[in-house]
Amino acid sequence: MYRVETSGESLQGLVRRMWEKAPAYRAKMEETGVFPDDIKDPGDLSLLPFTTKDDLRDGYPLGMLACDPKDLMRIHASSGTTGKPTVVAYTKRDLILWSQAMGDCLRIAGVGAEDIVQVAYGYGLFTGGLGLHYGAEDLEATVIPASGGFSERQLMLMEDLGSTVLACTPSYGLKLGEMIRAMDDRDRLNLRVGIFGAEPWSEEMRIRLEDDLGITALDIYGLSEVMGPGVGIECPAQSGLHIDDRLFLAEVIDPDTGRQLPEGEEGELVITTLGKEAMPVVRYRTRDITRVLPGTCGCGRKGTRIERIRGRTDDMLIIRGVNVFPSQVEVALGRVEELSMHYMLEVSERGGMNELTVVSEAAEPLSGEAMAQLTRKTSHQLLSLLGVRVGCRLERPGTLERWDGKAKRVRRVA
Ligand code: DLL
Repeated sequence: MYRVETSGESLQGLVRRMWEKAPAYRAKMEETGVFPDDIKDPGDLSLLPFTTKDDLRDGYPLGMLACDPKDLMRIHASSGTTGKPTVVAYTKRDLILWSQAMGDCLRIAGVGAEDIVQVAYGYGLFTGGLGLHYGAEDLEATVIPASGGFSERQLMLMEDLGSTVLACTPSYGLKLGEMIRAMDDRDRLNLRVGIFGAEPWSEEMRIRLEDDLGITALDIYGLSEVMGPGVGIECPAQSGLHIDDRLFLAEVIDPDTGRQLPEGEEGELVITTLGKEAMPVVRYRTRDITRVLPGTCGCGRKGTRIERIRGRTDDMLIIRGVNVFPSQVEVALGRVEELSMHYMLEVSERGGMNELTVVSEAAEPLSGEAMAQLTRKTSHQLLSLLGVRVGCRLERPGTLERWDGKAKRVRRVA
């Protein structure tokens, strides 16, 4: 297979290229009073202005290009909830680089040429399906491009074709896992690894997915603006996500002040891409909350490792002065065995303050009294984990919405 040199691009090289070829970023540099000659080594990264999602939106569709539009080979877009999506573009070299990076991620996850990879991320403008697809092809594994949804068919393919790796969102993994748990003979399946990402998930969800699917569940991270899936992945040691330092410079900053934070401190992840042609990004503010982990992973790899993403700065709820991430709710619910781990967060506003009601579901049918008892137990668990009292409502098994892609867990109610 045709391969490209993985980066080799230095920060100075990137900045010079942005200056010459990306007018939108050059304007930002000029505004900040930073010039290419000011950037002498990676330590000067913090002198450079950030790139934000708004910059990409303002330049819609392709205002942030650093190449001739004739050289583009593919366009993807990130799932904007409102208005226009954020469009991202790739040259031929970018597509190869991405496939290699994704292939390397899968190698780190212990996936190899002998594996049969069922890709149940959506194919289309979303980067999940095609990203995992070409990564698995880079490994020369066998790929089943199932895309998301059609769950009965997913299970049939899994069984008949002997899929060993399932790649999908953790929410969809939970739905498939539920169906698998209900099968009389789970041994007919050959699954051994799950590659779950595109949304935050918790250790508690990992335990559920591993039990239901009979696999090792690994976390994969990425975002369209930076490349797609393949920015970071867990190895089987399951202690943080490895980032390829040849391709991505990762920083963690204080989201309020923009100041770089030291290793170990939690803040917003900021990424600079090395070697990307069409849409390189310098100091892209991901809005994702994590920290750089100190020390070396059990697998021996020495590069940058980040903790699983706790959530997005814009998903954080403030409930009576206390910060609450949906992923913390998931942790609390995961500690109550009698729940299914499907959940919704209903947020209402009263007197200028947010009120939160957590809606979850019993795993098995229960009597009225048992439901009331389980609600009390769940409320207690939520209070002790969130540090603030929130409403709690439990539904009967199978009532809450299941997701084939990214879950939308927060609902504003009147
Ligand atoms: O979600 C790319 C992807 C596809 C990653 C498949 C992993 C697997 P976007 O649609 O642009 O791209 O959404 C990016 O999703 O900024 C995070 O907020 C969130 N996200 C992605 N991976 C994880 C993860 C894809 N492992 C946004 N944990 C990011 C938590 C994640 N959040």
